Amino acid sequence: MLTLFGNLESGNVHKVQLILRRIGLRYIRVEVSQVRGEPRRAEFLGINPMGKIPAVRFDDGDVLSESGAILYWFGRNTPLWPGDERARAEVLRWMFFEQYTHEPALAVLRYMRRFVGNPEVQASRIEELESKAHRALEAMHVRLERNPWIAGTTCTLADMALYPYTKWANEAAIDLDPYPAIQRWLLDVENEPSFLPLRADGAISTLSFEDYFELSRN
Ligand SMILES: N[C@@H](CCC(=O)N[C@@H](CS)C(=O)NCC(=O)O)C(=O)O
Repeated sequence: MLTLFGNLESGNVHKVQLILRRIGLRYIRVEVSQVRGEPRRAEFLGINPMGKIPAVRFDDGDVLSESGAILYWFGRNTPLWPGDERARAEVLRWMFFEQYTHEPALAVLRYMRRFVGNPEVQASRIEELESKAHRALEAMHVRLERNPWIAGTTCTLADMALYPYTKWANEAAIDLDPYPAIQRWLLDVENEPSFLPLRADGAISTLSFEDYFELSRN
């Protein structure tokens, strides 16, 4: 059975859960916690030498990481990956935007605010991230004022890529009130078939890091 490595506090992991749920593929999940430093532990580096979650392991031992690549792999035969080449380029455009512009601002800001003790000592870094987050949200807002979905007329993999850390803007202390088009779009994504809310576990069973890697708890 397919194995997903990652934890429920990760938006990147949530993207994978969204697509697996959408296509109805059953999987087990291994808890790999960023806060506990588990993505960098030797046992996990044996699975994904990049030291990042999410990663998925197929029955034959093949491993795929990077949320965008995983979205593509499982979504490529669905309407979430359009047939037209220009439409595909548009999906990729917003997926690259998510990885290079959106996630590095919103996800990092959320991580600092939620998981790093006394983040105010990094006030200048926080200010810079806030400004970048608002610029990314403004670009999405303008786009979504004119289009129902981020890549155009239909829901695509790009919407799944952008959903988690946009929805978690509140946990980054970013107010979405100035972006009504984004709020409308969040509801539209939530109304898609087989939608899975943030922090829900879509796996049929979940193993701890220790149990999966058969480590002693002592
Ligand atoms: N580009 C990667 C980013 C993955 C990523 O940054 N994952 C974080 C958790 S959300 C992680 O594993 N961090 C571990 C670390 O940096 O030590 C993707 O989209 O999958």
